[in-house]
Amino acid sequence: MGDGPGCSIGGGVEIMTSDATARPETSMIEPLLADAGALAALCRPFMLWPPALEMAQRLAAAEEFARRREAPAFAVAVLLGPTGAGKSALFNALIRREDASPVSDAVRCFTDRPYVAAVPGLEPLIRIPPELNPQFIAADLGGAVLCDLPDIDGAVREHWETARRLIELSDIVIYVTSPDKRADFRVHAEVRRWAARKRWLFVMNRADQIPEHERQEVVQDWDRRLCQAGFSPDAACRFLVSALQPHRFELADLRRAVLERDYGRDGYRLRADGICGHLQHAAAEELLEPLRAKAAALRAAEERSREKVQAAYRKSWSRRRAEEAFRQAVAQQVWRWTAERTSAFAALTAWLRTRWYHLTATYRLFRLGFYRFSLWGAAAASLDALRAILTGVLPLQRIQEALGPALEAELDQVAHDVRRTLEDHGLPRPAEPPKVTPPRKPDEPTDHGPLDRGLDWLMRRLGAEPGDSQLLEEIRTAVDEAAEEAASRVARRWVDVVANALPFVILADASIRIGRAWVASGWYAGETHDYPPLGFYGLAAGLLAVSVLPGYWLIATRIAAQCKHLKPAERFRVTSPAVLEPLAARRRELEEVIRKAEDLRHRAVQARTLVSAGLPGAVAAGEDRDGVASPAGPSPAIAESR
Ligand SMILES: Nc1nc2c(ncn2[C@@H]2O[C@H](COP(=O)(O)OP(=O)(O)OP(=O)(O)O)[C@@H](O)[C@H]2O)c(=O)[nH]1
Ligand SMILES: [Mg+2]
Repeated sequence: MGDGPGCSIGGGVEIMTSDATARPETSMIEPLLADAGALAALCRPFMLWPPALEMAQRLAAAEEFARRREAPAFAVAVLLGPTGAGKSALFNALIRREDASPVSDAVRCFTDRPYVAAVPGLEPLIRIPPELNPQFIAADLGGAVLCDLPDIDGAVREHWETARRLIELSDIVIYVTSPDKRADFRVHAEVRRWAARKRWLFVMNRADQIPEHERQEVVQDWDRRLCQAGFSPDAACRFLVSALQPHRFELADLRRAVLERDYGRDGYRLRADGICGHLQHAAAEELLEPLRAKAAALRAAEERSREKVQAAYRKSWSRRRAEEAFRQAVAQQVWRWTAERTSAFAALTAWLRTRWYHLTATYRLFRLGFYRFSLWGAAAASLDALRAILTGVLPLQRIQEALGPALEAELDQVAHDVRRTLEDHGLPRPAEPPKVTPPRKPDEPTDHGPLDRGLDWLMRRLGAEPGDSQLLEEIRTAVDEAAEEAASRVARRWVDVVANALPFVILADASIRIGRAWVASGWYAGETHDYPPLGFYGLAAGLLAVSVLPGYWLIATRIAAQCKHLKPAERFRVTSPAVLEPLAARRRELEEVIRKAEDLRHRAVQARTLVSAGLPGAVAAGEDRDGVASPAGPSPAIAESR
């Protein structure tokens, strides 16, 4: 029997437990189950949608089914079919026990409880709910458990429920029908319902009642029905039998296929196959399709709201104040870029222009430190330092403020629309991220008084906690893009040359004169020292300072010209506005659900192909349920009736 350590039950069924985790199918299934758990958690916000709820329930059922994989290596096969097809008669014939499950010709929906044939020790392990009132029949079937079920198409609904609960527990479903019931709609609906999750054997009973010349046609017609349910029936999984004449037709083949097997060897693979089937079923196309439609609807709603946001911004950006603030911010940024893209004096003047407050603050602090301390000086230095710190933040804040309260009102309206869309779709709003407050030291007082509160307020006001950080980021991007473009036009090669020409000439002239005067003074030969007067140096420095002004003016005029016609309304694109975030977050989560479900199904199908080689029965082929595949060739028993 099993190839691992185990213990024996009743009539010799070996239980395998300890090596379960070492099996290759286990290592294949574990990650799938972990992903299924993650997918179920992702479904949570969408529980008001029937397809998502159904998916979560199916995933839970898969997990429940998987819990049984550690159970002993036995396989449960059930007989599913319409009333009167001869399930009970077939059950008796398969286990070779007359009247094990009573048969009736006069009463329909006759079987009203499960009849379970198995080795005696397996009873408690099969875990059939006692309220279903199962009747156990001791039969030497090795690791196989065979169940005769009540019908699933009769007038007694309790029979359907009992049958379903047993089918849920099963690994293999033997679909039993008879010639006159082969196209029964209800039975086919039930078969489709379980198609993906189980391994299937198809049995046409009462073969003795089909005239020999019609057998082939009857079976072909049945094959067509099975193809519509997603199967590709062939001689390995389809059997033509007669329960009343067990020695004719293919009853022996059926018994070999399902009962005379070594489930100690195949049990784990069979269970892994079932788990994959459950996962396939949980991520079925019939559930994903409506979810995709929902995702498309959310995307469309998001797009409509984005348009509204875009229009609101366009309107606000067209306001004079906003345009001015934008241009100023761009100009400031262009100066910075220009300092990097020009050289020597041109770069120096541009750099001084952008670092003005840094310099003045440094100068004032220097004075405070080395000369006389004054309150006024300290205040001025602090103000300059603050301005220097906030350079780059303030202009953006100013833009945000300039966009105005009208924008805020329109964005509020969009936020309201977003909330309504979420409500209409039965979606909860995403939880606000919790505000993280840094832990205080125990001895630290909670409030330092009005001065600290004032400073707090000032920092919040001046940008330490900007209102909509996402919007500020968008504004920053727009400013940076515009500045980059403008800077590349401003800092041309020739501008650099022209701006540097005059200062270089002055510098060269002054250097030559100073050099000459120093040489003439013969300082290195110990002669009389006759250096140029101090006034000369001052004049040279003054001239140099003045000579940079034309270059500065040239750059300043070019920057002003570039910024003058900037139209922020045209260039500003809101990519992910914060007001849309609740909707966008749900849409992303839903897309993640769909993507993960598709991936899970794909991997479950692959794993199933690997584990199912050599297992009894057939599985439903993928999603193409309604595609009518070509029927398999006729059963050997049709040609050769025994
Ligand atoms: N001729 C013929 N009759 C059969 C065959 N199998 C079953 N029968 C008869 O069909 C009738 C119904 O058989 P059951 O086994 O009770 O049918 P069932 O599918 O269990 O029906 P329910 O218990 O009502 O769901 C009985 O009279 C059987 O004798 C068969 O292979 N050939
Ligand atoms: Mg019956």
